[in-house]
Amino acid sequence: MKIKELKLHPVAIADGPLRSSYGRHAPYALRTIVELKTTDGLTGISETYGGDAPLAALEAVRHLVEGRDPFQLTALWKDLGERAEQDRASMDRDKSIDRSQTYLVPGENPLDVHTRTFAAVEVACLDIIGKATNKPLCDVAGGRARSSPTFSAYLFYKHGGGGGMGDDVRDDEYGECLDPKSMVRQCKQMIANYGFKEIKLKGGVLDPDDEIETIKQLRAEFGADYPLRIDPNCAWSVETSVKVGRALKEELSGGGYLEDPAAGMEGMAEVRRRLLAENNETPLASNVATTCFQHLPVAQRLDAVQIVLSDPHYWGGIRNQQHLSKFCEVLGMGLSMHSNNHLGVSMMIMAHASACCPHLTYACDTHYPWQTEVDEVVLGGRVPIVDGCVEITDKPGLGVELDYDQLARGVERYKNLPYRKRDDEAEMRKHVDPNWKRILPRW
Ligand code: GKR
Ligand code: MG
Repeated sequence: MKIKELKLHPVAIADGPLRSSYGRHAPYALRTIVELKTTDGLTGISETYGGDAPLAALEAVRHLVEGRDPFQLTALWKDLGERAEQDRASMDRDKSIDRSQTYLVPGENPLDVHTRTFAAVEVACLDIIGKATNKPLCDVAGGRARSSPTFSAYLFYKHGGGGGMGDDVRDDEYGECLDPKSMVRQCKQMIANYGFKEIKLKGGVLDPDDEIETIKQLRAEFGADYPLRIDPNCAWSVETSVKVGRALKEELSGGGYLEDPAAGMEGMAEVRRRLLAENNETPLASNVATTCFQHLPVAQRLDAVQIVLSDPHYWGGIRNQQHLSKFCEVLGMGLSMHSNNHLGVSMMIMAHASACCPHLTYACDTHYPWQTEVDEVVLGGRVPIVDGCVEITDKPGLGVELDYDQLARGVERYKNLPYRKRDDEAEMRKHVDPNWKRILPRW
């Protein structure tokens, strides 16, 4: 069996005005749906970042993908993924390029381009392998550690609006949320809808005292059975990070964590040192300081990161995710999973990745509650999340197929959009403050 054709479908999906230290989300998030058609009549699918750059990166490897045996993933890595190592080495020599994700919105980091591209193709190949052998993807990737991966309630401060534009606006299910009280309401609603048992708050938006108060109110409402995390995406100085860590020592204990409070490996290490000196063992998690395998020994040596936030979309797919699981286990680091706005195909990629990683012991992040069925491209509608879990069914591969009418609508929305990359700063300048710039640290 050979891959006959690589098909790329750039789509736009409505997204609410969510806030983070990057700025404000635009009315549509961009994704790319990938299809691989084989000579045996099978179709493997996957989903990845959207917009011009990810699309161009996939186009650039078309000649390496078409004609290939989808079972030969090692050779695929050699031809596509391994180039990431070479790029990193050369960028390392160019000190003007920061190796981390600190200053770039996800999906726009040139250092991830090959692992991101490889991942999109690898997942579609694994989907083909699953279909060819009539086995779920996680089972052809070595088997599962769990069949019902858990996800967390991912809370965002947000302005009013549910996303979309003009005649194409979505209902604003969660309403405006810019203070602690409305965040408790958002969380109650999300837990009622999906049954999540762990809670993550995207911070770096309000004054840190208000974000501390938000976490305290969440703890008061949900109790210690719901582990809490807060992630300001490096918006705080070391000083502020320590202050927040101190104020939330009790609330972030028992399965919670403090995620990317300060910028850079050194900043994170300093926060850790100072918290430990106060007898505060709150672990620090990161999807910003640690974004590739080369970062791990450094993070461990400096004790900068105790929990690595994986993401098959940019760590290089499902098998790299498994390597990461092993790496973290050996290095004595924890493992959780990061997300970005996504559709049902990515929901299943994350679920299968989680299922086949024994060391992943936290509920994973997911932006899925922020998208609606109007934008879903999966046949039969949205992937169910019940009791905070996504069930791995007996269906082969990822277990989902594309709804081509829905896909065509997503492509149409994309064509009509004036932008081709995520720019949260531009949205801030348009809607909130004409002079807004991302400043790290802001507090
Ligand atoms: O959606 O604004 C967002 C998030 O800030 C996202 O882009 C981050 O990549 O969820 C992510 C994180 O944990 O940092
Ligand atoms: Mg994060």
